[in-house]
Amino acid sequence: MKIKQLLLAAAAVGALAGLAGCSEEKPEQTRIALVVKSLGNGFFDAAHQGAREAASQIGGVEIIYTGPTTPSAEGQIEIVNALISQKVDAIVISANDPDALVPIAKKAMSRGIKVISFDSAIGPGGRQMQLNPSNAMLIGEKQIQMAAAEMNGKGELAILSASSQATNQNLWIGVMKQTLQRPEYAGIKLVATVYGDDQSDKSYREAIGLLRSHPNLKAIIAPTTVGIVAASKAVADENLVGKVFVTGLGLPSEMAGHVKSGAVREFAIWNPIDLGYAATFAAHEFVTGKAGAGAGAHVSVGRLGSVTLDANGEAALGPPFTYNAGNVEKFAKLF
Ligand code: RAM
Repeated sequence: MKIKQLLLAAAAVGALAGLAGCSEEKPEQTRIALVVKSLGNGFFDAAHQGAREAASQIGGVEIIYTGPTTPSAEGQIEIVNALISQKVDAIVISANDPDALVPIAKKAMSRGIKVISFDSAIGPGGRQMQLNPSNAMLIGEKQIQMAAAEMNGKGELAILSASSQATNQNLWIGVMKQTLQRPEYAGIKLVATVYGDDQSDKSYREAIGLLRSHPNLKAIIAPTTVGIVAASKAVADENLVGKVFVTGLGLPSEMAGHVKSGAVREFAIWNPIDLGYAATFAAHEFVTGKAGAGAGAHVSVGRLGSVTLDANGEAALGPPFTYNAGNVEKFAKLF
């Protein structure tokens, strides 16, 4: 009798457990798409690493990492269209054009998909918020300061940018041109601005073109992690190390060798892992309704604290960091 009772009790517990197993359906995953300017760019691979970190910290979040093979707005429009059909919960995008992506982003938002731009902004009508890596003035001025130091304040300077429509690079180039108007930079002449489209081969060809058509060139600023590597390689290949200096924004992991060779003395960047992490975390805050769009709204960015949206629905993380022979090796292990 006793045994029978025990068996019955065990069966009941088993049945309950079974029932619980049935009713407790696996919660649906929140799907956040990280749409980058183009695939194969180490900067965005690092941002992806940060996005995955945010996803695993939050739990129940799936990251879809995608982007066109070359940085075009058309390629991103196609991708966003497909993501709308897939009914993802949020799109976190670094835009190849501030305006061209607004209509498709609006369509996504009208279907309830949250759209956050990060790194390179979509115009205000096409996103819930824009997360800047840092303040644009700081980023622009820093690059002029680094170039001016290498040029001893005088001579010819050129810019090798990413794609011609990139929101972020165009913003920074605007600040650089303004900064060059200051009396302390009167001796510096900006002789050309060219575009390598964040493609290594095109950036390299453009850099070679600059070096050959401007024999008195003293510095190249590449405000792109792809461009700065290509420009450094071009300077080395043309035997111009020590005569032409390269600076701008680069990844320590990709730049350590060029700092060693002397083609680059100093460059800057923010932490791309943190940027991807923060943008993904913010997107999730919008999905869950914890964050609201609009000036003054506070948006949590997880382990990085919180950011406050300005009148344009934008927020920024910390200042860029400078790298040189003294610290590049250490950071090369991180990103
Ligand atoms: C490239 C991309 C990216 C930019 C960095 C500095 O990887 O153009 O948008 O933020 O450089």
